[in-house]
Amino acid sequence: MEKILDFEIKNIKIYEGKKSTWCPGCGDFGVLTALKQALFELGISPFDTVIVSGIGCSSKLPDYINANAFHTIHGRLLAVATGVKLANQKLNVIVTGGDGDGYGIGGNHLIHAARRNINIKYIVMNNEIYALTKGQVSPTSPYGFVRGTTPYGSKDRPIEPCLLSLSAGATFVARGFSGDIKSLKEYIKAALKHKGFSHIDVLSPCVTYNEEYSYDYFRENIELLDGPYSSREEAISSIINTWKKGKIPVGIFYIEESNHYELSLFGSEDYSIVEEFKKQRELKKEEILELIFDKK
Ligand SMILES: Cc1ncc(C[n+]2csc(CCOP(=O)(O)OP(=O)(O)O)c2C)c(N)n1
Ligand code: SF4
Repeated sequence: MEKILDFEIKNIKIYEGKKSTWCPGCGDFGVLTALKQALFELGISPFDTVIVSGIGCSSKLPDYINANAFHTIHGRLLAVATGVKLANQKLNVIVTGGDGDGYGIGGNHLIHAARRNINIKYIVMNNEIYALTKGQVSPTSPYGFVRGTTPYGSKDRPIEPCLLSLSAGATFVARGFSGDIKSLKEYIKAALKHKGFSHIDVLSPCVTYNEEYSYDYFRENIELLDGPYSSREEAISSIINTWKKGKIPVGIFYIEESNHYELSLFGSEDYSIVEEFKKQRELKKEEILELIFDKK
């Protein structure tokens, strides 16, 4: 068993999942490739990895990669991932979803996962719309965006997800672009190595329902920031200044080394509720055997 595992880990194909049903050209392919490469380059076993997702095109990602998976309900992916991580700290917990899922229905969960600093990695494929339900506006769609449900233009002002997680207390915050897999892979690797809540917002074009936010649009408008900044305030003001110039900030904005939630809770990085249950079950088994033995 050991030998097969060692051999397989040397081949990126070990992460190969089911055939995707995404539209050809979907930005989410770039995220999937970057994630597989990051896991492979860090030698992280798919057997120790759990990928949790919500609902949406982007949330289908765990089907397309070989690892343990939990495809949960819309917007509740961070809550489920928190439970998985607290049950077994040894697992490498990655969370993947969309902007509607994570910033709309699940927006409140982002704030609390960030301030808790739970050691999970959250990758949001941000296409600035709800794609699975055919292109309604999402919390990141721009003001005035015209769609079937907003024929006179959206009257909602968009949120800036990285500013949100930064101000909530996230200890790793970055934004990538799915058209630049090389950089995105590096951001994911840095997040996987970071011990704490890591949020990566990824500009991931939907080629079917959002022609305005195309690969070319992002290539022309993104600006790589000189991060990670040494303070949360500096990261926040650099992001704001970049938006003010009419550019979309990308890069690793902020990394802060501080105790993650599980360490504060259990006092150790090794404590596992699952292992504890197993031990207690063994003890119970012993007691039952003793009881049976005494009765004999
Ligand atoms: C509680 C609930 N409300 C609404 C829906 C319908 N629904 C399914 S996916 C989705 C939005 C998906 O958008 P996003 O998270 O941005 O992912 P994308 O499809 O764009 O990748 C919605 C509203 C649902 N499944 N469950
Ligand atoms: S509808 Fe958009 S987000 Fe969904 S698979 Fe197609 S291109 Fe990707």
